[in-house]
Formats: sequence, C-alpha cells, structure tokens
Amino acid sequence: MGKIKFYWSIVSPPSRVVKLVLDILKIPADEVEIDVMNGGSRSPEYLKVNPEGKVPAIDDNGLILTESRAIIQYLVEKYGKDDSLYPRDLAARALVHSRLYFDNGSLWPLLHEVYGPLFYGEEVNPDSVKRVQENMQSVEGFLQKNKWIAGPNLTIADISFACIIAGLQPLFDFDISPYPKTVAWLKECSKSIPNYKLIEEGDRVLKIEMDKIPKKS
Ligand SMILES: N[C@@H](CCC(=O)N[C@@H](CS)C(=O)NCC(=O)O)C(=O)O
Repeated sequence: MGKIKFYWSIVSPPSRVVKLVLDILKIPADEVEIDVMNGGSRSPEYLKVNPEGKVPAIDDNGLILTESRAIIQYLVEKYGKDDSLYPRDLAARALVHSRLYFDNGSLWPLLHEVYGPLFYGEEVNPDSVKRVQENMQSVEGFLQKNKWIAGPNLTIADISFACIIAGLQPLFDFDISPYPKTVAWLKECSKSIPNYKLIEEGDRVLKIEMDKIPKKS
C-alpha cells in the first residue's frame, strides 16, 4: 500500500480541514501543493484528479476522493483508531452529518458569496451579510445545548466549522462577538484541535494573497 496523495493549498479552508484530520490521525501523505490563487487547480493535469477544478482531493491507492467532508469521513472510518471524531452510534453520527450538510449547503456557499467581492475590492451585498448573520445565529443555536457543534464531544464537524468560522473576523472583518457561544467554542477549538495554528496561518496567507489581487475600484 502506497502513501495517500494529498492535493491541497493552505489558503483553502476545506483543504485545511483535511490536512488537520490527516495530522490528527497521523496518516502519512505525499502532499501536492496546488497554486489555487493562480489557476493551478484548473490545470489539465489537476483536472484529471478533480474535474471540478477544486482542492482538496486525495488519492488513496487509486481511490480518488474530492469534497473535504466526504474525505474526512472516509479517513476517520478507514484509519481512525477509535470513533471519537466520527461516532459510529447512529444518532450521534446522524447529528454529525446534519451539521456537515448545513456547513456544505449553507455556510460554505455563503462564505464564497462574501469572499468573491472582497477579492476584487467590491462592496459585499448587504443581503449576503444578513444571511451570514442568520447562519451565525444558527451556529449559536447548535451550541445552546452542547459544548461542541454536533454533541458533547469534538468531532469532524467542529474541525470543518472552525476552518470556516475562524476566518470571518480576519478576512471579512465580521464581528463574531454578538455570538458568545460561538466565540467560546472557537476558543475551545483553538485549545483542543491539534495544530489549530494551521487555520490561523492559512487565513494569514490567504489575506496576503487577497491583498495582491488588483482591485476594481
Ligand atoms: N465543497 C468543496 C469546496 C472546495 C473549494 O471550493 N475549493 C476552492 C478553494 S477554497 C478551490 O479549489 N477553488 C479553485 C477554483 O475554483 O478554481 C470542499 O469542501 O472540498
């Protein structure tokens, strides 16, 4: 069995999710850095790996997987020593899935909608900002009953959410202080997710790359 090939970029939050899970599970991987800011994910070579032209992706001995959330589920299921990050209990796992669907279906596309104009120095649509606030209110609701996003323990849902939510303030100047449970949860993530500094480093590098893009106004 050869090593997993991991296609990623530190500027990409979903890539960081996979990198963190690989690190937590101590899975050796051959990393291939893709220069997403300069069209690297659209190269003919990379499109053979992911026809969608996006990072992250893994190649586990011929099994090519894209979509960060599907990848981390697979990694924990296949390589995890226990099920703590991705519980096997039906109800607990259903809650993890529910949160990841919210993350992929609402939170992440919305963030794309906000970052798009920011890349080019354009005004962010106030409707998008309002929907970010609504989404953050939902996250606050998830944290009403539980310390973590999908129950009493840290799971892959926390890692995925953290990689998105941590960037709101530094990249988009979005004030998260009106969401105290989320602020407290993010602090816990910074203490409990091994190598959490990768998230901050990724946002720092992404900000530098965003600032380099010529602005329209
Ligand atoms: N739903 C995907 C999103 C992947 C995604 O949007 N990747 C972006 C970087 S954050 C990308 O590769 N963009 C390059 C492009 O579209 O050319 C996941 O979670 O893996």
